[in-house]
Amino acid sequence: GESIQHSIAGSIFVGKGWLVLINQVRRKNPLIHCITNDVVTNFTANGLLAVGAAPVMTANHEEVAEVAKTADGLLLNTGTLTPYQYEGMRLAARSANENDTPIVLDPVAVGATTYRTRVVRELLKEIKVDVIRGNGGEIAALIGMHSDMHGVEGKSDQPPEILAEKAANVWRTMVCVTGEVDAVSDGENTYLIKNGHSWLSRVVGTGCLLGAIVSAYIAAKENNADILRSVPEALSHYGIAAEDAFARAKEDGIGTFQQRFLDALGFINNDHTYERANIEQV
Ligand code: ATP
Ligand code: TZP
Ligand code: MG
Ligand code: MG
Repeated sequence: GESIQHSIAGSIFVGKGWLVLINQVRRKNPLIHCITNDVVTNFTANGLLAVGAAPVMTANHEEVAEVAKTADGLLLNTGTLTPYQYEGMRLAARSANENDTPIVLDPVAVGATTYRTRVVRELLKEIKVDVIRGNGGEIAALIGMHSDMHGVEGKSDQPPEILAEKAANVWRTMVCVTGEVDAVSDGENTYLIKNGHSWLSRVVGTGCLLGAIVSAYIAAKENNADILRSVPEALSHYGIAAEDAFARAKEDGIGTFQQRFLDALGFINNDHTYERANIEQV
């Protein structure tokens, strides 16, 4: 588009007109229905509040369809998946699909157990998800490639942009692979995001919260064409918040980092991130 500048290397970097979605998130205060794991619920709810979204957590079969219908986004996270919760996800997702509520799926620990790998594939066949967000191991496992899972942590020997593009084509949805470098692809357009800090992987739930925040950014977009930009913008902002948090917490440690990170998510705005966003089209 007209807002994109070309670099000498041939890659395309973001230009003016990007990184404004945080303002829309704060203006819209999108309601994000999260069916997520027991480890990260509180952190996820606080992180959503920090960026200006509104969290609601429930997997209750009696009410999930109603909540997913009125929500602006639905997050499905399989971190501590039970058969009851899985059924709740199906009911919520069906309602979300019927009511045009966008869905983000975080397939936590897919590839680590047979049950999770099976049910997540079943879910993806039954419902339409807008974005899948996972680490390299999880996304590799989702497309039947070799993955190296260590509980909920996962690696792949493939670069993230290859995994994201392949998975986007296999599952016909946007895919976001995170790690030291993040990649986002819709199968045709692929972006690399190089913001963030390694301490993010030393605090539990930072992947899970990212999925929720991606959902908030998608919900804040003004039209469908923006969705391909919403995800790199969310990732870049998230990474810049981590860089800020590290600068303030490095003398103290990861407990302080976790708090500073929540603080930084609340402070980010498009003015101070514009110069530092490292998003590149490949
Ligand atoms: P895992 O359980 O394997 O740690 P995850 O689901 O927690 O995976 P991550 O891949 O850790 O998800 O991604 C969470 C956030 O941390 C993303 O914003 C990602 O960019 C960032 N991140 C992870 N590792 C690094 C790193 N080494 N350097 C910079 N940012 C990182
Ligand atoms: N066990 C089940 S879910 C979970 C753990 C440790 C949290 C995973 O969080 P993240 O964001 O993938 O690091
Ligand atoms: Mg992690
Ligand atoms: Mg994870």
